Amino acid sequence: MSRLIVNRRRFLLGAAATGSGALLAGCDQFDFLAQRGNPVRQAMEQANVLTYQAQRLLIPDQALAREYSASEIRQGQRPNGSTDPTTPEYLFLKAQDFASYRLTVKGMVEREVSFSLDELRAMPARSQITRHDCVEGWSCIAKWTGTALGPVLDQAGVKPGARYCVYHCYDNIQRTLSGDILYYESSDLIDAYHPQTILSYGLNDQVLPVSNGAPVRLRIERALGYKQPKYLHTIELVDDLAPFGRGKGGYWEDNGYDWYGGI
Ligand SMILES: Nc1nc2c(c(=O)[nH]1)N[C@H]1C(S)=C(S)[C@@H](COP(=O)(O)O)O[C@H]1N2
Ligand SMILES: [Mo]
Repeated sequence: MSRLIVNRRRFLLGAAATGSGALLAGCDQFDFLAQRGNPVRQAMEQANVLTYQAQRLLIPDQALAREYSASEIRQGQRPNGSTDPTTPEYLFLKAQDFASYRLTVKGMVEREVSFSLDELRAMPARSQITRHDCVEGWSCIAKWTGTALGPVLDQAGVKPGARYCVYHCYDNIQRTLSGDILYYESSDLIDAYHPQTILSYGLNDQVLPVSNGAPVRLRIERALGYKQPKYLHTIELVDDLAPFGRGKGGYWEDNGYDWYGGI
């Protein structure tokens, strides 16, 4: 496992060393990767397929991400990406302290279900102190509290053909001439049912703040920062990621990032 990860890191370092990958350092700085013919992007895409298949083979499905002790929390979770969404739907919810928020599970399920914040908080809670790694090159250790995603999916009843969860968010990460682009992410069902994958509503023993994704954000602890969708409102079970965004499984994936995003 470590050898493969080293190989990927070495690949990224190699790209940086040629100069063409210098912009890889910033979450919001490499639009050039969106160009399909870009050689860095093509090489990354090929490396990504290999990384996903190799990691899925070599890492046990339920292997846990490392957890830390409270004394290792050195600072607050650094807010990144969207930190104060301005879509009308979100502003409406925020104004009444998320009283009418509902998390919906839909798509390839036996029954569409939705839960209020109080209903989510009443489900069995789990806290975990983990390290968040952003591809921009910073990390934060923080305590996340929430309820496991797996049992929530079970309440909807995932249909046999479903392969992925698509996570829909409230924030418009980008405004374009043809309209707002909303943040979204996706995972396979192995990560969705992983015991540390939680719908998080608490951060460092406080209510999850707006800047870190209030009222609910997902934690997929074996994945990089961009795979931790904030401002989550709908989870859609699907068998194909192609219909969403530009078809790569997430906002940052549509701009050239690895879909699996494993650490
Ligand atoms: N909805 C949404 N989720 C998001 C983002 C975002 O901009 N919007 N940014 C991602 C990135 S790149 C990182 S590093 C983390 C930042 O989470 P934090 O603000 O709690 O540190 O959220 C991820 N999830
Ligand atoms: Mo990030």
